[in-house]
Amino acid sequence: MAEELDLSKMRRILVVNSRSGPAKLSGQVMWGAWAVASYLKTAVKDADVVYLDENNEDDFFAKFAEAVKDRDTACFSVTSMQIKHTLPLIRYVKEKHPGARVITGGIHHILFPEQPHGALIDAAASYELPRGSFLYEFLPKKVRETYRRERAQVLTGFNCSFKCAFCVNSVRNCRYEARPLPEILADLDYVVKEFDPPLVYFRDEDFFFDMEKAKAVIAHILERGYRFKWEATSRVTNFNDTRINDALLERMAGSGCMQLRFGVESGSQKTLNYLRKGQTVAQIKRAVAQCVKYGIGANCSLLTGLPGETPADREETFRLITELHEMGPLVVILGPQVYRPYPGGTIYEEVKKYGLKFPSSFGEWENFYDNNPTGSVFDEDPSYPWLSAEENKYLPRAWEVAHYGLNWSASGNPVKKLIGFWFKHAHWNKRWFGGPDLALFMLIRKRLLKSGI
Ligand code: B12
Ligand code: SF4
Repeated sequence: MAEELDLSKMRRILVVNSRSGPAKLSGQVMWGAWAVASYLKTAVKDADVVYLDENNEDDFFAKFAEAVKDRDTACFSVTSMQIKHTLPLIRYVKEKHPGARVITGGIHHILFPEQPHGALIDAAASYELPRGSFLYEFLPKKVRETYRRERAQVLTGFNCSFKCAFCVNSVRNCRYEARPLPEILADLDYVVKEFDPPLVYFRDEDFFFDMEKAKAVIAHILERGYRFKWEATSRVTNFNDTRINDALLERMAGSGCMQLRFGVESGSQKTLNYLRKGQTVAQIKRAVAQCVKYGIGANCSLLTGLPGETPADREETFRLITELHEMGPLVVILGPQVYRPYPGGTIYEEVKKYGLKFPSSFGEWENFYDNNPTGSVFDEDPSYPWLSAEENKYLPRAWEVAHYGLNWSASGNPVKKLIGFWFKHAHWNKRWFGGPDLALFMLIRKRLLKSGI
C-alpha cells in the first residue's frame, strides 16, 4: 500500500499530528510530524507549509478547519493509537474540501505496509522521509514555553541496533543512526541561545551507542561553558571500564549531567533473556550504583505482567526495585508497568497465540483501543489472557504503589515523604497493590488534581 510521494503535486501543504488518547501530550515534541513539515518545506518548490499538532494547540479543530480551507495537500502522521483521532479529521477534509489530497505516513504504516488504507486516503507512506534539519519555525508555542521553562530537547540519533523482543525495533529492519555531529551541535547552540533552557534532554534510543559522538557533545558543553543540566538515555551495558568509566562519569557530572534513563525492565535474569535485552541484573546494579557515586540521577524503567512471567520472576523484579531504591534519592523508579501489546515487537506476534485479535485494515484501528482486552491506550483496565483475573486487577496498580511509596518517600517535601512512607510500608513492602486508600488517593490525583502520575 506504499505509494510514492509525488512532490510535484504539492505546494500548499498542511501537516497534522493528532492527539493519541483522551489526554493531550502537551509540551512534548512530535518528532515524526516535525520532520515531515521540515522536509516538505525544504524539498517542495515554493512550498507553503502549515504545521498543526493537536497536543500543543488550544482550539485545535477551529485552527485545523481554517488551515485546511486553501490546502492542496493534507498530511497526517500516525501511530496506531492516533488513528481514532486522525480519521475524523480526514473525513472532514474529504467532505468539505474534496480537492485536497490526503496523505498519511508514520510508524503505523511502517509496521503494517500491507493493510488497506481505504478510499479516504490518497497515498499512505510506509517508509521514513529524509530527516534533515528540524525547522524551528514549526515548533509550537507550547513546546517553546516548555523549552524555556522546563526542558528543551536536542535529537542526537535515530533508531537502534538492538532487537529487544517488546520493542518496535525488533521488527524493523533498522540500525542505530547517529545524527551528524555538526547538526547536533548547531541545534544545541541554537536551543541554548534561543530558549536558555534549565535542562536539555538529548533524545536518542542510546545516547552512548556512538561513544565518540557522546564524548564530543560533552566536550562541546564544557568548552562553551554552558550552565544547563542535561539528561539522556543509556543502556546499562555501556557501564564498563572502556565506555562509561569513572573518568567519563566525572566529566559528565562536571558538564551538568543530572540524570540517565535506563531500560532496566526486570530483576529476573530469565525475563531479561526472554526480552532479549542483552543485559544482566549485575550490569543494572553496577550502572545505577555508578551514577549514584557521581551524583547523577538514575531513572529506572521496568516492566511486569509479561507472558510466561511467574510470580517468582515478578518477585525478583520487586526485590530489585527495592534494592535500587535503597541506593538513595537519586534513583527514580518508573514502573513496573504492565506490558502493553502495542503493535511492534516480537512479543506482540507471540500474544496473538493467546487469541488476541488485531485489526487488519487502517479503518478498523479507529475504535480498537476503546473497548478491547488490551485496555485503553493507557491501559486502565486490561484483561490479558496470559494473566489471571486477580493479576489483571492488581498488577496495573504496582507502578502507582512504587511511585508514591518509593519515589515519594525519598522526596525532600515533608507531605510527599509522609504519604510515601505510608505507601512504602503499608503497600510496597507487603506487595499490596490495591486497597481503598490507594483507590481514593488515585481518584483525588486524577480527578481533582488532574495529575497524570
Ligand atoms: C520519541 C517517542 C515518543 C515521544 C514523541 C512521539 C512522537 N510522535 O514523536 C513521546 C514521549 C511523546 C511518545 C509518546 C508516546 N508513544 Co512513543 N515513541 C517514541 C519513539 C521512541 C521514537 C519516535 C521518533 O521520534 N522517531 C523519529 C521520527 C523522526 O521518526 P518517525 O516518527 O517514525 O517519522 C518518520 C517516518 O515515520 C515518516 N513519517 C512520519 N509521519 C509521516 C507522515 C507522512 C504524511 C509521511 C509521508 C511520512 C511520515 O517520516 C518521518 C521522518 O523520517 C518510538 C519508537 C520508534 N523507534 O519509532 C515510540 C513509539 C512511536 N511510541 C509508541 C507509543 C505506544 C507511545 C505512547 C502511546 C506511549 C504512551 N502510552 O504514552 C505515546 C503516544 C504517542 C503518539 N503520538 O501516538 C509506539 C507506537 C506503536 C504504534 N504501533 O504506533 C512506538 C513505536 C514505541 C513502541 N511501543 O514500540 N513517544
Ligand atoms: S528497548 Fe531500547 S535497546 Fe532495546 S531495541 Fe528498543 S530502543 Fe533498542
